[in-house]
Amino acid sequence: MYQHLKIEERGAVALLTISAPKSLNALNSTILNEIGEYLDRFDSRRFRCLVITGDGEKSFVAGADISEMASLDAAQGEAFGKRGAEVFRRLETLPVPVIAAVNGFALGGGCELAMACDIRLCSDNARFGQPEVGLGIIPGFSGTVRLTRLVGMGMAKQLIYTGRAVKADEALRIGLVNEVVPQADLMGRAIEIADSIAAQAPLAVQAAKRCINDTFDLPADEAIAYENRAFGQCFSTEDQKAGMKAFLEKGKCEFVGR
Ligand code: CO8
Repeated sequence: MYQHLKIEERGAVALLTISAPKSLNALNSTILNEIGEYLDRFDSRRFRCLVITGDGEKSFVAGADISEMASLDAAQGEAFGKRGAEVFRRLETLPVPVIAAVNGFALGGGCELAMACDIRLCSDNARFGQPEVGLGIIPGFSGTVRLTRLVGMGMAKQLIYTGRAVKADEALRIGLVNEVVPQADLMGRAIEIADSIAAQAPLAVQAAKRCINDTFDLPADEAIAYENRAFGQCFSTEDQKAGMKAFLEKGKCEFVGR
């Protein structure tokens, strides 16, 4: 169905592999559109977590497709950037958590894709960076926004102004990834985390994601009020009743997502 996406379903976990091996999975318009279509159709009732990775052992995504961008004028460049930013925002606001399993290069648009995910894991051969200024452009899929939020303004400025790529251990140290694992274990670990998310009450996980995303920029009082409302709404779910009952009875709860 898709030219450059491979889709797998493992119980309540969906696995999306971006596959354009000849260009190290660089994102062209076709791939961006396919990711957008996939997210539009994503069934957040059926799947409780999405894992994204890149095909092969060398690259997650080596950036936006430079051969497609080379001849763009200003309006076309803006439109291409807007398209990527929209797709990544859709990913960031997907109701269920998204895990990036970064299996190699995550450069430019690849780093930006990983940063739009909720959780980043990487293999020990991973390289992250925003090399755009070396091509005469800036990060255009929201990298200036998300890198700054993830690693702080000082480090984001240094990485973006120099275009320097960081290895897995440095990415871990600066907070760009949550965990580094040997490449052979990467997908296993990503699925393990995804399964542990999928075992929780799904509406509660989704509410937590909305709270964290939506309150990030709010003043503390508004953010706390937002969380308070979301917390209250949890008590109207079957899963809250069943989860607390199971705890009190020392049993285990299979959450149904209602
Ligand atoms: N776009 C297109 N093709 C690519 C890209 C890319 N981003 N990255 C790699 N490729 C291609 C290479 O051209 C090569 O093709 P071919 O075999 O036909 O020559 C093939 O993939 C394999 O690559 P290499 O031979 O270069 O492999 P190496 O192992 O020697 O090097 C690197 C791997 C270091 C990843 C190297 O390929 C590289 O530096 N790639 C470019 C990385 C980069 O600069 N990425 C950022 C791109 S800009 C961007 O993402 C901006 C996002 C916002 C856009 C906003 C739009 C306006």
